[in-house]
Amino acid sequence: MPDIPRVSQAESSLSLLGEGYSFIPSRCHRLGTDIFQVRLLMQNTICMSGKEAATLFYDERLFQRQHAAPRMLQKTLFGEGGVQGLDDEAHRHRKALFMSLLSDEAVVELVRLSEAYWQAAIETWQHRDRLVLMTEVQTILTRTVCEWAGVPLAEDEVTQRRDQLAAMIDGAGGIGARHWHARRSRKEAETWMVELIRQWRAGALKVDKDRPLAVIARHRDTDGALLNERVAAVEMLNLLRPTVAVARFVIFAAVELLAHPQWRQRLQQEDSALEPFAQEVRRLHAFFPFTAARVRKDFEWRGYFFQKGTRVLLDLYGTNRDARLWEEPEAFRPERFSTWDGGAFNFITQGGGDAATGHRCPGEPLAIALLVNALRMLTRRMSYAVPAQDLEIKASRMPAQPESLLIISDVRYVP
Ligand code: MYR
Repeated sequence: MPDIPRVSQAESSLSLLGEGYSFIPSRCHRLGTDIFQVRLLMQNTICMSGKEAATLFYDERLFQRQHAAPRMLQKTLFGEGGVQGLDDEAHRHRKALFMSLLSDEAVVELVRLSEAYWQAAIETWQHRDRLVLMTEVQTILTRTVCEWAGVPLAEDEVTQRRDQLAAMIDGAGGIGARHWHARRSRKEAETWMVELIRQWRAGALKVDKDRPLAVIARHRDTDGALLNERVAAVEMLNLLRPTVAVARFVIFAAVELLAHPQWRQRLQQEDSALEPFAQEVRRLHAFFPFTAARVRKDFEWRGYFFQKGTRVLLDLYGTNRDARLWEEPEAFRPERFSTWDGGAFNFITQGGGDAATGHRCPGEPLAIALLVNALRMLTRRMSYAVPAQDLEIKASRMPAQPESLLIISDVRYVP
């Protein structure tokens, strides 16, 4: 049996942190392969890219999620005990909770709320010299998701909670101060959520019974018991944090609008152009570089041996830019989405496979809808200027962002 191509015997974690999104694609390219092994986080790790690899990776008979996410991500982004790290019946049961919370009706309501917060924000931006759009959109989304989820948010608390949610995302791929800031923010945010869950369970917090806070607080696990309050807090944050993360897609969309001004007019006039534009932004700007699983049992694929327990990383970013799947993959071409086959394994920004039964993100339709709404706001409800600034998006920075976070000025509300 041939060995899976090996990149180097040396520990490569620092290279991963230094190269970021290009770590897996560049090695695949160099070796002429879509699978290789490397030492990462002191363990032999298999990295895979492309549609076939994605199809394999989402076969739950072969891969599991328990103990798959690196500890640095658990301590910052995901938390412990949440849906991302569950398998089998425990996963199906918890996933059903998220699927029911993130229903089509919920998406409509979240978009309606975000639209109202966008309009109110644009009116206030008119009175400001300049503003950092990423931070402002994070504020809009924090207000939106808290109101929808039944999380009370006093006006003087908005900035603090927004910053905690944003820091968990921002610190996920960081080391040093960025990592420690994210850990602290997760602790504080979990404490906030635990307190709300406790209050709801004690009858001291009145929240409509269909609001996510109430639903999660009374949710029973497969053993029939209420979720441990810490796990309930982690799952609440699994609704709040990824919604705020959509701000990154919005900023990338605004940067693409700057680079392709001909699209601004089309988005102003053609409703049918909004979603393809949003999808192309999501294809090129997947903010998870890869996702992780562990081999559940020994098996063989293409003659290669996968040993039980080995960590496997699936290249999300590179699969979205795979020239075998996408013509001129580096080009920004929203039109490509009019002929996209809707495949479950070729466009995997938020994971592949089926959201209801597998590990694909249940919030993907929401992310698309919030982004489409943001594009409507940016092109139809406001005009603005973009002063000179550093908009470089470095592949080495995880999660990616334009350096300046996009400063805008001279905002005018368009009624
Ligand atoms: C979410 O909040 O779950 C969705 C958005 C998170 C994006 C975070 C990207 C993290 C980059 C991870 C790098 C891992 C390095 C080991």
